[in-house]
Amino acid sequence: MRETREVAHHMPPSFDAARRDLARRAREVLESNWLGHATRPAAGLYPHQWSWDAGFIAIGYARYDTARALAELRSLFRGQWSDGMLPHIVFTDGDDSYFPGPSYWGTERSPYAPPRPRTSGIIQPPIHATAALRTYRHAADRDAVLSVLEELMPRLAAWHGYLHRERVRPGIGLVEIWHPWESGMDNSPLWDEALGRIVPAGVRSWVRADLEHAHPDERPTDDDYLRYLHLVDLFRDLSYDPCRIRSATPFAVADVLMNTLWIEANRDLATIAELLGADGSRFGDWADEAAAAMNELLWDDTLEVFVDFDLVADAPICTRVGAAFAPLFAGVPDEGRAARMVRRLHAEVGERLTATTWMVPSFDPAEPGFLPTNYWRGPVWVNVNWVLYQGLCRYGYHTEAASLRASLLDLADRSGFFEHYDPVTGDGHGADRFAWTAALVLDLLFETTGDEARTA
Ligand code: 9WN
Repeated sequence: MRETREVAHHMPPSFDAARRDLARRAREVLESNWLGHATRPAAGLYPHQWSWDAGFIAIGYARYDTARALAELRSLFRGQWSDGMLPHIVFTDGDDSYFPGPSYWGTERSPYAPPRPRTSGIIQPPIHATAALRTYRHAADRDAVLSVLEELMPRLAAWHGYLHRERVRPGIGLVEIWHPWESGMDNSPLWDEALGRIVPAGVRSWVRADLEHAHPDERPTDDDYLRYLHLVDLFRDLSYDPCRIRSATPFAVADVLMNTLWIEANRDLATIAELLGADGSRFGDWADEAAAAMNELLWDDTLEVFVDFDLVADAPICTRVGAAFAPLFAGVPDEGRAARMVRRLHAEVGERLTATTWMVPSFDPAEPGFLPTNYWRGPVWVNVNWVLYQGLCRYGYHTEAASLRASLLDLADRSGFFEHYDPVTGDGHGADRFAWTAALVLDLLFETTGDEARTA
């Protein structure tokens, strides 16, 4: 297909020197993480391709390099299993520096896993159809993208088919996760109770590799890892058979962010099918089914946000996390609920953080366990805020959206492209030169909305 990299130099005329510089730095981060076939999230800590990272990264590439965005998605789908499962890590051959690596996962036990590339045996949120559609929409040559979408469509359909067949419990209507890593928000306080019930036993010998690259205070604890690995061992012993895992897993949660992205991805996949002249109505039905279930089961009328549901304990998880606002992204709440969520957002975010910082932290700063620099237990993550930004735009909250966008751009400009940020000081933590932060900052740079749209 036509090379579109030249678009990199064609910023909108409204871009001033500062924004051009920020865009240039963001592109450099992506370029430095490009492995030749896919983009790693960051050097050292994350040397392979991750599933939802690839989606967010493609969304950034889509703004200036269509071919690269499509290459990112195609590369990820090389790791797809024959039952449609899209694994959360696709390993780069010959790099054993990440733990748990291919030999720990032992996915050759599953009849569905491809022999090459090696992969993990669990999933991450399905942002891929959304990334594919955005790539099409931003492309200079949309017809050229259509031919790649033609190739991706059966793979995306198989992925969604796997999720609907294996992960949506009849009578519930929501996708469920079986491991905290599947949420992408690994050590979020959301999982504390569910993980606390697990008594880790017989975990194989293990040595963490992450602590060679990151400070222990910014990572999950050894105790967390023991539980993560206990679950991996269980799934491996069950040969990664979804049917057996479903009845044996001690961890099963209907997560708000996962289901939000699932709903939007289904709508986007239905649109892609339509563009290709195919029937995608089942994806629209799956979106409607999950949206209705979220409103029914996950809405908390006291907290005025959506909350997760623990399917093993049969109880809601009323932990206050930033991702609780995500359903605006997929148009889940009606106008009334959306207004209550935004009022709550003002109360929780607007008044607590510093005047220049209008973003959601991963965990409510008023909660006793809030840790401003520990991973998913407090820091600001750009992807969750990007999702919220899109949601605010969708419902017409342009002032809030503009504040959020300005805060995110300012954060990256001042502190660089980190994995996450201290919500109070704005300092970056975790991995530096983190790919999805750069990609989503690029996407936001190219957006004009709210205040800017009005004055443009
Ligand atoms: C485990 C790659 C991934 C992200 C996750 C983030 C972190 C992995 C880890 O890094 O998880 O999958 O080793 O900690 O929590 O969201 O996809 O960036």
